[in-house]
Amino acid sequence: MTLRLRTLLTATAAAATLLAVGLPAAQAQTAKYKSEYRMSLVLGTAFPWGQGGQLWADKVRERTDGRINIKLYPGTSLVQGDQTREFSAIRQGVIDMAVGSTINWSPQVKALNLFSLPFLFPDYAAVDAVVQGDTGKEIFKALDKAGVQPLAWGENGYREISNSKHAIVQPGDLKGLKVRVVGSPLFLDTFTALGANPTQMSWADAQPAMASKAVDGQENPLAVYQAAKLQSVGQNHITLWGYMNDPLIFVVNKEVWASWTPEDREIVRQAAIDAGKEEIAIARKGLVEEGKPLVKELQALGVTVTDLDAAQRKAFADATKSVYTKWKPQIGTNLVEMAEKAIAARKQ
Ligand code: X2X
Repeated sequence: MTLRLRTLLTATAAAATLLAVGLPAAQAQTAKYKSEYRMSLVLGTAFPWGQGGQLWADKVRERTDGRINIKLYPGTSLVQGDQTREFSAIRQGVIDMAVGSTINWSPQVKALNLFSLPFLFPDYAAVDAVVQGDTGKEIFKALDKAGVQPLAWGENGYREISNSKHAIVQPGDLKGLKVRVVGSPLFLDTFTALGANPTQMSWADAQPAMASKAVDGQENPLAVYQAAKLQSVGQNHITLWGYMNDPLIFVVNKEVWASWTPEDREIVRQAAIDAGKEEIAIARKGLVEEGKPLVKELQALGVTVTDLDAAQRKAFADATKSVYTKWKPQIGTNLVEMAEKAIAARKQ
């Protein structure tokens, strides 16, 4: 190689280096960014859940000046509505990000069954003490280990039972009722312990099953009942038993997460935290105000709402104690005790 050529090559390489260094980091990285990221959700924007996803997507788009564009895929459509397969699809990259329920992911992440332990959470302060405290951090570690990047908490809500037959006041009232539950083994145990006849099916299949009376009942938060208009499929009796609270978790696929600049990761994380806070307020609307206005709205539709007192609620807790005891070691005795302690120490 002639000296001239070598000098020229060196100069060219130096110029190229300069160019790369001189480029704003974000611009240099966007080459690796996808034009669109796919967010999976079970429930769409008619529900608090979907609104939480929309809030997250909007904040990310604004705060990254459009570098990260997210499209919502409600109805778990990226896994053909099979919500218990959602977690594996996020891990594998079929789904880029999600706002998902602990119930749907509990078959893959044992720790998430914590929230399905019957009658663990006496009130919202108990939920907050667990998810926003050290227990929540432990659960995020479990999610990280299971292969996704967890970012923030949201809430589907306290799951209340409804049915088309009669008011449920005591455990015996559930006897023989065919109740649709999500595909999680703990739910089968709980409803079997109560003498009901639980049937697993996806949310997509649940609504036609209620309409055709293939099932008698279901359990979901009142905000879901209202937005899905379950009174119109014959679910005329609701019992407020607050047997479990179903948090939502904002997560991102790990490869996608690693492909973003540290600045953009921080933006996405903060946007998830902000959206999660707003979503939790939306999910609790009408239930935390004096007189529970949402309950009044449902009653005005002709729905019977039975609000259990402490003694009546205890009868259901007693009837499902064996499920709690059986699942505690499966979930992890340490984790469950951490949650129990946080609940006992909560500020009310
Ligand atoms: O399927 C349900 O009941 C729902 C919508 O609440 C969940 O995805 C857990």
